[in-house]
Amino acid sequence: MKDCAIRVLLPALSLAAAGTLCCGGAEAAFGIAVIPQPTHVEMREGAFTLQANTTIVTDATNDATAQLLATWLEPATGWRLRVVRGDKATDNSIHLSLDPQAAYLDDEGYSLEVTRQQVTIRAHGAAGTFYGAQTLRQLLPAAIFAATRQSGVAWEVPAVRIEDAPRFRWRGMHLDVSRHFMPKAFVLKFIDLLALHKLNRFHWHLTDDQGWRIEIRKYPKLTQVGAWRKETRIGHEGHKRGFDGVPHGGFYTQQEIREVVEYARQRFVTIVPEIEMPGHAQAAIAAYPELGNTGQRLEAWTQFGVSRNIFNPSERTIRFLQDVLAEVLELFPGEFIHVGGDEALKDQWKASAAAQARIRELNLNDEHALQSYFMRRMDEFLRARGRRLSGWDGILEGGLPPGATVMAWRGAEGGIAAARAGHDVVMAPTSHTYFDYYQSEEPGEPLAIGGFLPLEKVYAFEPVPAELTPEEAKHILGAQGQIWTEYITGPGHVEYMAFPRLLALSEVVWSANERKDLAGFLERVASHEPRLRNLRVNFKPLRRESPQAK
Ligand code: TNX
Repeated sequence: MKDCAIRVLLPALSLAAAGTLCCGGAEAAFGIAVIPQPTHVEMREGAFTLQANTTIVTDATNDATAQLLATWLEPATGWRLRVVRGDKATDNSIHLSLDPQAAYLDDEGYSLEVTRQQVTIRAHGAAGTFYGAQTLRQLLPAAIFAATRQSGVAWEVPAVRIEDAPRFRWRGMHLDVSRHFMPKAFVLKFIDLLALHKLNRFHWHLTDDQGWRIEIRKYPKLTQVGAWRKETRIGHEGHKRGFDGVPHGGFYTQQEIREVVEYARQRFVTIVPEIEMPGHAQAAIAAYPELGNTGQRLEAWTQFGVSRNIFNPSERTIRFLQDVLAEVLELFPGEFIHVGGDEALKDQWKASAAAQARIRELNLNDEHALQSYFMRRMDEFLRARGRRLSGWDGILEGGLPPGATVMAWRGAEGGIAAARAGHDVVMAPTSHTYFDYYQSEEPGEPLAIGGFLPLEKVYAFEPVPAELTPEEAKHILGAQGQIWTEYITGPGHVEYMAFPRLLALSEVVWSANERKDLAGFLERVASHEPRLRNLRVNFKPLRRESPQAK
């Protein structure tokens, strides 16, 4: 273990420049293992002990976080701590407050000071206080994460001073609920887990060839028909066992979606809903055949891969999709709306007289330009309503709509091209962020789509491509992990693919680059495992004795 002297806290303004002040090993020695790793940690003598009569003192802005903190601490301690309004830290209290002087912490940073007498969390914005409270949970014994009362635990928090702020403002996780539907209760748990690790975007992949998962009032067949498929493929294409013969499906009502959005909002997670177009559209075309190119009756797809059935580019289809987006906008207040744009095979547009006529009528060069036109129409629609279009890097082909933010999944190139063209970018490359890939080469891993992405590789990810100038690099908003669920059949399996890789991602997007230290990270993960176990998360342990994929 590395030795690390305790240093004097630098003046606040130099926080960003301060970089690494204490090493992971020394913190672990003091019993501190916070993930993601805070920017600055200074250990002190002694500890604060949480008791039944500890109060949470808060101002009005942080009241919701104070209540959440009380809710988090209750099951394991058996104490419902009293939340009181006030602007002074008293003895035996946890004090949450906004500090107008703390602009250097940005909107999401915080300072956390633990003494024998009290815990003080200060931030410039409400998100910061929330993250301070999340850190506080991780400073308590791991038993705090248990769902039932734990007796005989001393609820001690080591005395410490932490100053912390995120590296990136887009810290995301994506989840595909189309290939396999995930129940609302799990989506809420997933959001809790994102927030615990200071991730702030949940990219909810709601539609694809295999199922449409969001109720749209104007077009009820999207879920009546499009949410269900009669069976699904077992194993990879060509697998001898063929299909399972079991119906699959499910969807979220608008009421359920509102609940999820509100739940996420309280945890400072913004949901980015995705409605795929013009490709990955077979389930929608199954519901409304007039949206397709061939007139053929389709069913929600029972296979995986890239379906040839894409939306036709007619005015009617564009209006249909704008109607869908109008309802999406009512449900999701976040700025970014994702419209897919990946893997839109153009065979059907090439073969369709109507699509070809449309290309001529619009005076376009080819099918790529037609897709670009299609996306431009969505971009205009969203911008007129104060939102921003986001799409996979396929939207680069044929020209990017002016307001688009690009999710670069095929590699850094799409991100580099988009950033150079002045567009914002979220990095989501298969090479480092596809958590549907295998995480180990050990026997017994559950069937995955393919690929290999071990924990260490996620940890080594650098979201800002070296090719970019500092000016261009400002367009890299951050990064996110992807969980595509072709072969991930339910919540326990999602958790297994996400953990521990999500922990590495959280450090990539939150922690200061200078503090990167794989050995220290792995130590923290080992300390984090009991927390995950108490949270009933089905993670892959660093050492192989316990849980396996469910
Ligand atoms: C590519 S990433 C896809 C998805 C698949 C995924 C499997 C992207 C934009 N499209 O449709 O589920 O690979 O890894």
